[in-house]
Amino acid sequence: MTKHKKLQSWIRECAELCKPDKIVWCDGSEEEKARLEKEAFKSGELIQLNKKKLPGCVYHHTSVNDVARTEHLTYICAKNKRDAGPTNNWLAPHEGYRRASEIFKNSMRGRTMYVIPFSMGPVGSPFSKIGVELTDSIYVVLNMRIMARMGKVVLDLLEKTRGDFTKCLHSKADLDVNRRLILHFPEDNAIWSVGSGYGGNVLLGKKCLSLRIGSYLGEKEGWLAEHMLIMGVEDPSGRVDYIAAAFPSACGKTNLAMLLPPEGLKRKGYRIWTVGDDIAWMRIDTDGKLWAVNPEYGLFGVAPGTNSKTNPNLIKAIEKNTIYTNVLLKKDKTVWWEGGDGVVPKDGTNWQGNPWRPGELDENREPILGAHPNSRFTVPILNVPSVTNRIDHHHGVPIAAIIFGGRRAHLAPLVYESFNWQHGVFVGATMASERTAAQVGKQGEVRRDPMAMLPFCGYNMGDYFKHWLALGKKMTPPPKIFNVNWFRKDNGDFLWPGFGENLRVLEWIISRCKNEVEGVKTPIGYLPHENDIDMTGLRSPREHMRKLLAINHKDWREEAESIGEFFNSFGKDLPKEMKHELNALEKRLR
Ligand code: GTP
Ligand code: SPV
Ligand code: MN
Repeated sequence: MTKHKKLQSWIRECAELCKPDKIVWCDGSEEEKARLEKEAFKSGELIQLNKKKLPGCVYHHTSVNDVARTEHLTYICAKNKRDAGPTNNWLAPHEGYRRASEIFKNSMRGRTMYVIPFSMGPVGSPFSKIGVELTDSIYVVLNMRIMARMGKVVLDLLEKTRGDFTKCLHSKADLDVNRRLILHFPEDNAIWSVGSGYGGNVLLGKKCLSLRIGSYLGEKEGWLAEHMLIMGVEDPSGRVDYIAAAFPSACGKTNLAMLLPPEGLKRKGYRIWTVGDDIAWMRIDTDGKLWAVNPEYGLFGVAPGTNSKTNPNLIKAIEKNTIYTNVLLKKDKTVWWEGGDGVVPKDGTNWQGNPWRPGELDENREPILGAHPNSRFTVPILNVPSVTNRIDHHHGVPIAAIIFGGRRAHLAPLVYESFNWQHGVFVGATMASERTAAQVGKQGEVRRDPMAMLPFCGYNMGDYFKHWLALGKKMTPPPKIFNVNWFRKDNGDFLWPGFGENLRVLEWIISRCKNEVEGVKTPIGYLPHENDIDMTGLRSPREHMRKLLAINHKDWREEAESIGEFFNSFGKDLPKEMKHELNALEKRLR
């Protein structure tokens, strides 16, 4: 057990509710990993992959009804409904506890309750947060080992400092969607997740703590918890500019964070350093600048579309010590997914656990997929060849530019720069993107997703915008804010090649930060001159760039109208600056 009284009594309470057969404390050792894997191989929870081709790798299927985050079952349980805001589902705390308790009750009978002490951020850093997750899933323990610093070192620290921690309770229960709840109690520093075994719902350090609880704490303590990648762009002189970028789920964060400079730009000698691929914690340091750390220690990345052309660094990273979830399992115990490397396998076991052959159709005459569109791999960030050597440094990296971006077939140009911080906050607050497979719901539908935080902001989003505005006033100067769209289409095809080629756009962004290049002033912000994006080596028709940078005033006026409707949902909680920016945009478009 533990000397930490609060931890001790909380675990006792949870055990009384869930009634596990036994309680096991996770120390994070290799011996422990081997023991848990062995047990999971025996029960079938995990399958060991080909030891020669994929050393240290394992395979897991989640339930067929449990393959993405369930936003409609995710709640912020603040005392006042107003504090959850118009974009979150809300339950009163007592009602949340009551409903979830019914499902948690006796849910661990016949199972083991694992205790996982973990640290989001380097262990012992003043900017890190400690959590303890209780779970009845070995899959969760093995994932948390990769995604966060965990085990004995964290428990020792917690006992020594007698510090506070986020109470994270998870049980698979019966994996029934009708008995699934993902609840956050910001005022109690607690998370209760029940009835799911899928990543974002159950790896509680990730979206639940680092973003929903994190954003709530950030507002109280004066910092930002954001759904952002962090990357460094090093030029041949050795200067590294760091960028933080917020794109909604499955819109390209992991890929951008570890891009390989494309052939045509190689002569310029850039190197990319990966700091984080999903979450950034940012605060103002004594120099008045914004500094960011990645609180995670691993990646939980999207498999489909990942191949040696689109993302060679990631392909290298996932060759070893990786957990594969819901991809196609091949006969030779290797894996495959749509848009992956190599020829399409002749057969295998698909994400649903069924025998699979390419070309088979379902009852709607749609092709049956080998891998689920939201199939993923969990991999240590230290496996990524481009990982920064600042990963364990608690100060993190100074941010020169913030980028927002979404998946929009129309409207949004390849890149534009906001006029100033306040306008940049408006650009982030009014982001929209097509829904992807990372969340349950209608795919492709365009929805507003402010700062890519719609599903992750743990408090009233009106207050969140105010917090962004207030922090901007404290920085000297604040980073410049940009918007990008890699996904603009013409006749159904992407106009922009994306992936490594995105460096061409980052190059323009960095030049703007250094005041090295002029922008073209438009009603929505500064755009590049057509020739200011280096297209060397890219055989893309000139008219594509024109289409990528086109601003259709009529469409933008409609966009402004739709932004107005979105803003109305905030009522008096919307900061007046946002309304002011909308009016100014409308005026510029007239
Ligand atoms: P989460 O982990 O859900 O937060 O996603 P993410 O934002 O990290 O997205 P990720 O980089 O995993 O990319 C998601 C999907 O978009 C993958 O199928 C990628 O292949 C694809 N993708 C990424 N970058 C680009 C790009 O620049 N252009 C195009 N066309 N597709 C891209
Ligand atoms: C996302 O959906 O934004 C992810 C995957 O990064 S999950 O951890 O499931 O949230
Ligand atoms: Mn994400």
